Amino acid sequence: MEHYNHKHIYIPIRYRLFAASPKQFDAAETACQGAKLVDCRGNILASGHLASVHSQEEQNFLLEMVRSTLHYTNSWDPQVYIGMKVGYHNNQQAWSDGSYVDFTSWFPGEPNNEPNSRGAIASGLHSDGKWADVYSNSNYPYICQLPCTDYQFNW
Ligand SMILES: [Ca+2]
Repeated sequence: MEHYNHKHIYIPIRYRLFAASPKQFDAAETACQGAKLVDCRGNILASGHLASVHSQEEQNFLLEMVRSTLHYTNSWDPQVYIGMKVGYHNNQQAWSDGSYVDFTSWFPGEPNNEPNSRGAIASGLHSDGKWADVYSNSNYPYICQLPCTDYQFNW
């Protein structure tokens, strides 16, 4: 289980790579949201999203997960969606889970596909595992961050 603290909000995260059926960005985000954390009455406490990345350690972890699972090339592929949404201009960047953009790992010259491109970990050797933006209707594997929970008892 991966943890990090962000803006004083404790956010537990775990990741899963989905590679069997590559999807367009929006469909991938919807699929990730299908993972729900519910309480014992069925109330939804949190849902999954495409992964947001907030540190070099998380970036390293995700890249290793991709490279240990998928064949990677000498160029850019495989490119794997994370939750990075580029707006009308390349410098307008947001995460699909609504968290702050406090870390990026773009390959030099990226993003360059405005407007409304989407970020992917370009896991090949040429791009060194850094991020490239791609057109959102491209079908790629994707990484979800799934809601998880942890009971901490003090009795
Ligand atoms: Ca690009």
